Amino acid sequence: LKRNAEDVKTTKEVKFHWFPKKIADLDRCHHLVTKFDPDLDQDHPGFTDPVYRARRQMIGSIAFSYKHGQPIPRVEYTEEEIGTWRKVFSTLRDLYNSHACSEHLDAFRLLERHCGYSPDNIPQLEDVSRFLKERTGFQLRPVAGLLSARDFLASLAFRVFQCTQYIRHASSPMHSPEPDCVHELLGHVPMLADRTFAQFSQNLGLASLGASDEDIEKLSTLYWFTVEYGLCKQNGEVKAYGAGLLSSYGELVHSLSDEPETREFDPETAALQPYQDQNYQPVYFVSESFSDAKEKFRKYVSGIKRPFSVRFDPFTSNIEVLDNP
Ligand code: HBI
Ligand code: FE
Repeated sequence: LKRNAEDVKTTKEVKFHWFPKKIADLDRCHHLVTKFDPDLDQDHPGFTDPVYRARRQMIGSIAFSYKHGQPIPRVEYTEEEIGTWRKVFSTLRDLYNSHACSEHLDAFRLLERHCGYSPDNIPQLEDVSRFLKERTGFQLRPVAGLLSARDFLASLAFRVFQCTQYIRHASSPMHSPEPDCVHELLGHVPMLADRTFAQFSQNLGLASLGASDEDIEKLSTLYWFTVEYGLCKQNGEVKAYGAGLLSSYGELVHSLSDEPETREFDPETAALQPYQDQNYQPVYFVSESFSDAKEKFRKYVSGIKRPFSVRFDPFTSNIEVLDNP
């Protein structure tokens, strides 16, 4: 509450939330949500494991002291952690051929060749960040857990993806209540290597800057039904592109089965659709293509009211703020 009072700026008598204007301002966008934190969530598989919680704290401390521009410190993962990674990696890798969209499959092959993606190695964020930067200009920065939607979306405006570095608890290799490096590296990273998807993600971020709490909620929901749980058409078939699907064996199979309802992607509808963060989604949205999703989103955003407009300057990575006439 204190932060809001300080950060709300006034232009022409209109108040809006503080937001980052240059990429180093992301050092201030680190507000965590404790909903699924193993120290506080009794249902977290690591809640009763003090060794796990200490390890997660230690890896989280890298993120807390990280500043923009620094190389991301490497983590030497334990045999147990690599064992967890191996189980998920091997299971999902086989399923991707039939269930993942072509953009994900193409990038995954490159990541295997260039970034140490293999059953026996948890890729290092620094290596993955360099790879993405060459492909689409996206880069990673470490984050200690589930970030507030506002801070998370704001970083996307700068083509920065805030990425957890710890891994889920060994007792539950196929599921994690919170984002972990399995989810980020297998689900999000391959998609961020695609140009059109990267632009779509940045556009979601740009739309969020200085937005009202209500609009942040809608953009988060849109993010949920696209970036996390989106399906798309490819050569007459439906495939998965959402990171929540591509990092969860059970839900990936479920999403392409006859069970759930599927609807054509429409931002107006998706932004208001209630979602599930404890169970499989009852409904998924199917995009024609990423270009089509991007175009529909562009039209949707033009209907969001803000007292200013923003433009990303790719030369400086600064946000230019233009007062609307
Ligand atoms: N935080 N670390 C992290 N990773 C995510 O994928 C993430 C997040 N915070 C919010 C979020 N995703 C979304 O569900 C939207 O609310 C933006
Ligand atoms: Fe995610």
